[in-house]
Amino acid sequence: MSENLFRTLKEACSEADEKEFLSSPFDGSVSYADFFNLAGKYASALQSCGVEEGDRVLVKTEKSAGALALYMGCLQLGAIYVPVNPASTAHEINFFVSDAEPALAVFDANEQTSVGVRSESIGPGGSLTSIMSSMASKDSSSDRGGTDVASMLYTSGTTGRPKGAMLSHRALIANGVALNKIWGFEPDDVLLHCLPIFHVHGLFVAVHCAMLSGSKIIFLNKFSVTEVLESLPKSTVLMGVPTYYSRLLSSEDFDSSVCSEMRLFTSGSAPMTEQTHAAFHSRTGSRILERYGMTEAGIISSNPLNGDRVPGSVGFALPGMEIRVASDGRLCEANENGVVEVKGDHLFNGYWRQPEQTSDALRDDGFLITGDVGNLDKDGRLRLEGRSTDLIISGGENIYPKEIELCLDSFNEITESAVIGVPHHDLGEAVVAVVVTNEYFSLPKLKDYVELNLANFKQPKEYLLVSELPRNTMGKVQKSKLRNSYTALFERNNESH
Ligand code: MLC
Ligand code: AMP
Repeated sequence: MSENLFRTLKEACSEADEKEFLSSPFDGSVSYADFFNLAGKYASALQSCGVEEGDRVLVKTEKSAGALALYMGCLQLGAIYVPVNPASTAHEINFFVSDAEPALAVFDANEQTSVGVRSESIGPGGSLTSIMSSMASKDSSSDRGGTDVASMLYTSGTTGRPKGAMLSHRALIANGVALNKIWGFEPDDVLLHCLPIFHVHGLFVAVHCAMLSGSKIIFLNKFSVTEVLESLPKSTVLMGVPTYYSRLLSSEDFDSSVCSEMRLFTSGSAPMTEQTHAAFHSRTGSRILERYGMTEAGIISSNPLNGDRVPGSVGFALPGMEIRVASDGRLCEANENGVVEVKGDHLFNGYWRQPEQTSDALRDDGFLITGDVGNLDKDGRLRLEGRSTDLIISGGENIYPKEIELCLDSFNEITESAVIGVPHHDLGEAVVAVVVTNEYFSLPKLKDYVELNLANFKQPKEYLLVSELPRNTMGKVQKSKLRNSYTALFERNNESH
C-alpha cells in the first residue's frame, strides 16, 4: 500500500468516482470525482500562492465541503495541514502563526485578519476560492509519505502553551485502515458527520474511515439535535462525543424508529457515563461502541464491533498498538490502576520544535505517557478511571487550567486564580474559575477581557469570588478541595445553569 495519505485515500475510493461523497444541507451534493477535482484545484491554487512541499498551511475556517477539499488539496501538494478551532481569538491565532510559521494562513471570506503572513480566504467571495476557480485541477501528487508530516494539530498542555502534534502519513494511514476494518466499513455505509473538522476525531477518524471504503458522508456543519434526528433515518454510522448522545436522549423524538438503518454508534474523546450507555440501550436497543483516543496517538483502543461492548470500558488495543499501565516505574498487575502508556503504528512524530516536551512525553522504549489513569484486565480490556493531570474535558474539547489561569492572572484586578473542572450534565465537565480579587474588580470587565483572549469554549462558565485559595503546607493550591467544594454547582436541579 502507498505510504502517501493522499494516494491511499484516492486509490481506496477510485471505484466510487461518480458516487455521492458528501451530502450537506449547506453545500449540496458532492461526488467523489467532484471532490478530488476540487482538491486538485486547491492544490494548484496553494502552489500559485507560493506554498511548497513541507510548508505549513494554517487553516481557521468553519466546517464546509470546501474546507475539507482544501485539506485534501494540502495533502496532494505535500503541504502540512494545520487546522485550528474557528473559535480561536486573534490572540490565539497570533500564537499559532508565530509557532507554526505557515507559508499561508486561510480564513473564512467574512473574516478580516492580518497575521503577518500571506493570508487568503475561502467560501463565497473568498480570495483563494477565486484563484482556485480559474485553475486547472492538479493531476500529480507529492511524493511525501511514510514518516513525513501530513498534518499538525495543536493540543493544549500543562504549561498553558499549545504544542503542535506532528502526525505522519504513515500514522494516519495505519489508524484509518485499522479503524475502517475493525468497525466494518462498507461502500454502502452512510456516515452521519457532525463533528468539527479541526480535531483527530472529526477529520481523520471519521473522514478517513468513510473514504477508505468509498462510503457516503452526510456532512452537517455542526451538531444539532434537530438536524441529527432528520438525518439519522438515512444513516448507518454516527461518531460522536458523549454530549451528542446525552443531548439526543433528552429529545422525546429520539427512539429506535429513527435508528432503523443505523448499524453503529461510536463515542469517544471524553468519558461516557454508564447511565448514558444504559439509557441509550434501553431507548434504541443499540449499544454505543466506546473507543479511546488522543491527538498524539489517534485511536488507541476500541470496544469490539462483534462481541461485548462493556460500559465503562474503552475496549482492546487496536491492531498495531500496544497498551500498558505503569505506576512508580513498574508495570501494574491486572486491574491495578496506573498511568496508561501506548506505543505503535499510530503514534505522532513528536511536538513541533519542542524536543524537550517530546522526550518528556515518551519513555526510552518509545511508549507515550498519555496522562490518563486506568487499568487493564487479564484479557487486555482497558478501563479509564481518571487523569493524572488536571486537564478538563468539556464537550469533548480539552482545556488545560494553566492557560486560563495565565489569562486571569494577567488581569490587573485579580490577585490569584485557580481553574477547575466541575461535573456538568451537558458538557461532562465545565470550566470554573475561583478567583481572589482586589477592591476595584468588575466581573463584566473581566468577562470582556477573557472574551478577547480565550476561545469561547475555554471561557469559565462560572466565576467564584473567594477571599483566599485553599493551600497545603507547601503553599500549593489544593484543587481537589476546590473540586469537592463545588462538585454540585451544575447539578440539573440548579436551574440557573
Ligand atoms: C461550545 N461551547 C462550549 C463548548 N462548545 N463550552 C464548553 N465546552 C465546549 N466544548 C459554548 C460556546 O462558548 C457558547 O457559549 C455555547 O457553548 C454555544 O456554542 P455552540 O458553538 O452553539 O455550542 P454547541 O454547538 O452546542 O457545541 C457543543 C458541542 C461541540 C459539544 C456540540 O463543542 C462539539 O461538537 N464538540 C466535539 C469536540 C470534538 O470533536 N472533540 C474531539 C477531540 S479529538 P456562550 O456563552 O457564547 O453561549 C480527541 C481524541 C479522541 O479527543 O479520542 O477523539
Ligand atoms: P485530545 O488531546 O483532544 O486528543 O484528547 C485526548 C484525551 O481525551 C485522552 O487523553 C483522554 O483523556 C480523553 N479521551 C478520549 N477518549 C476517551 C474515552 N473514551 N473515555 C475517556 N476519556 C477519553
